[in-house]
Amino acid sequence: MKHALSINQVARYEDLGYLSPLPVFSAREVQSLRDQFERFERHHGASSAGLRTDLHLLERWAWDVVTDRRVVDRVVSLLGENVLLWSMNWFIKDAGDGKFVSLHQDANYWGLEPHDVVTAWIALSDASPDTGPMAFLPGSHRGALYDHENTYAENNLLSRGQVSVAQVSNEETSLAPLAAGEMSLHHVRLLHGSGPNVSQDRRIGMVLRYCGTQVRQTKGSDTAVLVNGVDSYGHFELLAKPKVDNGARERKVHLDAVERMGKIIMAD
Ligand SMILES: O=C(O)CCC(=O)C(=O)O
Repeated sequence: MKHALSINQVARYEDLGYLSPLPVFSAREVQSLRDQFERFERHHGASSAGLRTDLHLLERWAWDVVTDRRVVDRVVSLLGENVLLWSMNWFIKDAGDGKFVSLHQDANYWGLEPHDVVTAWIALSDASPDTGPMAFLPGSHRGALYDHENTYAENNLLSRGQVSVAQVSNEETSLAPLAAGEMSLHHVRLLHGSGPNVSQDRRIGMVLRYCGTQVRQTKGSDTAVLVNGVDSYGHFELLAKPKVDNGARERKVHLDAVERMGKIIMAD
């Protein structure tokens, strides 16, 4: 694999539960990705926030990101040969909008078992310290799964404003700033969150969730995309690349996938 992680990087991930920063896209490439995303936002207006989940099922440029070897080879280094893309989310903080993400563990509410799940967080704009980049609690993926409380706080970007009951001070967490075009990788059990964006630009995170093909969805029927190797388990309905951008068939497939995921995420 041309873009595989080194043995040291894999050992570091296993120890800390994350790796950051990893260069992926050139300045020109990331500007083009940002332009395409912001064109999508302008085209759909207010409804773009609902449509951007799993955008790879609607727009081919987004599919090309989730299958890019520079992303996938690194994920394969952590998960093994047979890998699915489970979903794509966007975590966007506009300049000064006060949005934040409370400290949480993803493993608590995605229904994916076992926890062979990695998130690739790709910065489409600079995620410098003043933009509220992610902060991780190193090594927490090796510890307990904590209970979470739903706060539904207005400025919390999480669907339920969920916050872990773990007592963690800011000093214990490590900030993971990224330049546009870089990514971080983090484990599904790792405690993480982020503060508000006090910079002059948007902080745009394109967030890809990958899992091994052995992983099951325990909360309902679900979809995924095979990005490497073979799927001999068949736990997910596998979806194909959009033939055209935003076509009628693509919109139907996308809506169905997003509705299924919504039920899973919001189920207790
Ligand atoms: O973008 C953020 O600040 C948080 C992202 C996050 O919680 C995640 O990727 O799981």
